Amino acid sequence: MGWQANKELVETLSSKQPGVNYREERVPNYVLPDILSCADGRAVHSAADWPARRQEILELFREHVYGRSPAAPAGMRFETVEIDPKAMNGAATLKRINIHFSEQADAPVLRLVMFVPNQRTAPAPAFLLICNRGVENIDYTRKIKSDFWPAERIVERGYVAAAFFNGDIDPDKHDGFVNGIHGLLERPEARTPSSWGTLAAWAWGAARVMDYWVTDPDVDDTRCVVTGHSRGGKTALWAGAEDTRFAMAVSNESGCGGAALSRRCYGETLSIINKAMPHWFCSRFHDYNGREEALPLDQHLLVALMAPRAVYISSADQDLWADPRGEFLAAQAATPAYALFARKGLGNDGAMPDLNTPLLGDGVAYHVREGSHTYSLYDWDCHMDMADRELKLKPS
Ligand code: GTR
Repeated sequence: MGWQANKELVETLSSKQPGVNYREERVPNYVLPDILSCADGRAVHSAADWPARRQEILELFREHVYGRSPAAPAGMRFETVEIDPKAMNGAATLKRINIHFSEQADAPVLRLVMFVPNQRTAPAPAFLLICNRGVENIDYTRKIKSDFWPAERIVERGYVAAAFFNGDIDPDKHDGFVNGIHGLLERPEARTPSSWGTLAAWAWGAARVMDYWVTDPDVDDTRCVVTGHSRGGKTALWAGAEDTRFAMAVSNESGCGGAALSRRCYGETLSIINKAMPHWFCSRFHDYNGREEALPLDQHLLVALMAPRAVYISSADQDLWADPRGEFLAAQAATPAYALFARKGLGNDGAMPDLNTPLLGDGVAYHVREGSHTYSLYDWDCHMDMADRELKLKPS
């Protein structure tokens, strides 16, 4: 039968937050937009038809959800700040790279931290964390260690452990888009309902890391994973959608506006998120508050934008706010896009997997683990298991 929300937890949350739906039986009936039907009614039959449909879906997300992002600025430059070949007791080489977008003194700078495994014979595959928690979680001195970014473990498993702090690109507050990268690259008065929000700005930052990685001989740029937790997970999915150089995207408990289906209106909804975080999405997304059925898309299409590349969606059983079932259903509903490439996607029988039982499918993976809203070592290990399979580190 698979995972089901704990009844007591449903009762507790429902009484604490009476305006929020945590009951499966109150999920409205809905119909998801068809992945394989183009706007003009034509059906997508093969992998050859996919690029046009994919572009259409991408444009829908730019127009209605995350907003349109600009290209990298012409003056972008990479500065090597530090290289320490004896980091982590000799297991890794620490590289600190600053990505500059302008020569203006107060312009934002993306401070990329990388630990490259020393034990390797070829360029290494990489995991990039978009860090939405305090910078101490990505401490390059390793005096502070946190499961949110278990850099030693990532290196041990043969991956470059890389991270940047989202606030380097755009502060996580509603400032009218005058600060951060928005302030540098556009005039606030030129903004439209589809101008990029803060999540899109952070995803844009991840793409700039890819711009750097294609120049770095230590990194195998065909095997790079973008990952994030919660708001960082929403961002990682959008980064993987916008930049197909990422071979895999990971969403950890991203919930509303990430992996969870909006039409389910379970846990956090569009009205709630757009009110609390008005800067995250483009302003047109706010038009759908309480009108989810009017959206020309839903989040399964975001997962589908990864096809045929790999994607991992993970949930936590205490985190009903992020709607674990809605996240699973989006992952599963992406299957037709994978089928175009003769991939099975999640490839299950339709039921959710049991608790703590990762479903590593063909291109798409999902798990719901016990515990609360955080990025845990368990999550990281599962994500790396999938990357091992998909990025061909080990024979399957
Ligand atoms: C909450 C928000 C969620 C999630 C979370 C987080 O305030 O409602 O969508 O993103 O923050 O990032 O931890």
